[in-house]
Amino acid sequence: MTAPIRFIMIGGFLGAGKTTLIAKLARQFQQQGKHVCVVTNDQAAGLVDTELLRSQGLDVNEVAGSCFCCNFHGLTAAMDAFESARRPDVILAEPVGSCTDLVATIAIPMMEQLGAKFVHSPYAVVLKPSHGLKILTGEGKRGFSEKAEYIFRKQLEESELILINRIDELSQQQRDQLREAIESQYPGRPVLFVSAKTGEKVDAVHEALAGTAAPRETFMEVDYDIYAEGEAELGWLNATVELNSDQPLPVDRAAKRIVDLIRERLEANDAEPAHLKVLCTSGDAVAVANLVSSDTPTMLSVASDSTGSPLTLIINARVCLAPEALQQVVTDAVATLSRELSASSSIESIESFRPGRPVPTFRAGV
Ligand SMILES: Nc1nc2c(ncn2[C@@H]2O[C@H](COP(=O)(O)OP(=O)(O)OP(=O)(O)O)[C@@H](O)[C@H]2O)c(=O)[nH]1
Ligand SMILES: [Mg+2]
Repeated sequence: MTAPIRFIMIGGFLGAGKTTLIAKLARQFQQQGKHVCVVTNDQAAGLVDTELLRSQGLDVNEVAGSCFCCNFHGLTAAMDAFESARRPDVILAEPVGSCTDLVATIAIPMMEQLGAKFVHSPYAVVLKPSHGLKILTGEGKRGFSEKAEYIFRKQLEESELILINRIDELSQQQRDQLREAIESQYPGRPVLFVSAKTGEKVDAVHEALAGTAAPRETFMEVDYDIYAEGEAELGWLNATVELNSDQPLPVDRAAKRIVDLIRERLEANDAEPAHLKVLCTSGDAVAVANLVSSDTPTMLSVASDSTGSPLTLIINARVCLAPEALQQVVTDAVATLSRELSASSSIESIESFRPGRPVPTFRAGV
């Protein structure tokens, strides 16, 4: 009999570190000789995550246009498609960071309908300290409305394992605060501290994911009105832009500068970013810059040390701002960047919208 495919879904809020962790976990599975595939997901096409993971040599299929929970068959089709080339041993799936209720809408329906084909790892949720500390302790200017915070909390509530990420940046006091907040608000929940970026403690995560998801008899209650309104407060934008010049253009600097130009404009609008990410490519050169909250620095998470022309910029922004205003911010930032680099720019595609109300294909327990 063929061994089941291990299905690992890594949840967590926008910008929590899911893709970074998935890349590290994939490498660990590959070192064990496993064939690993990844499914990415977004409300629209043109995903930074897909291109980033592919540039790292991973086999990636993307479900674009709606989230996994609202497109269960899109997820299963994306997983089936891997098998025409080579059956995966492990599938890592990254749901949209504003989604919750994934156990009831994905994991359980998969178990019920696809049975022994898959073995499910415990459902792990990555916690983003920049917003997490404020949301869980109720301190400071939190940046999101209560409805968006509801999603953040629900994601933690349904997890079987909470992964507190970015320990490379956390002080002992912040670690203690987070641990205490989780112990009191999600009592008994296993917690691991990890750095998806440096790889510290990723082996412990890998080990924890080697287990099997616990059976669920009861399901988390979710108020879909609050969930839908919380999601709809986030403006979503995916754009692809090309910059051309007769001089070679700096790949890393362009990625970081466009994030900073958008950032300045978001600050002027008092709009909290959930995650702003830009992937800049020229030929084989890839750079990625990210901003995960208004009070953390812009990071160049992938550097290429290259120049080239044309540059292609894939911009994915999830921000607490109306989509029309977000589109204005991004087009204005692109115009400024092309002026600064003495390049011409063309916007190849741009979509901005508020995510629609989640309507799951299946939902266990109802
Ligand atoms: N310092 C630090 N940065 C990290 C860590 N993990 C992720 N990051 C950075 O956080 C940013 C967001 O990481 P991603 O992995 O893209 O987050 P995500 O959860 O996949 O984001 P979405 O797909 O947009 O929801 C990137 O700049 C990463 O380099 C970490 O452990 N430490
Ligand atoms: Mg991601």
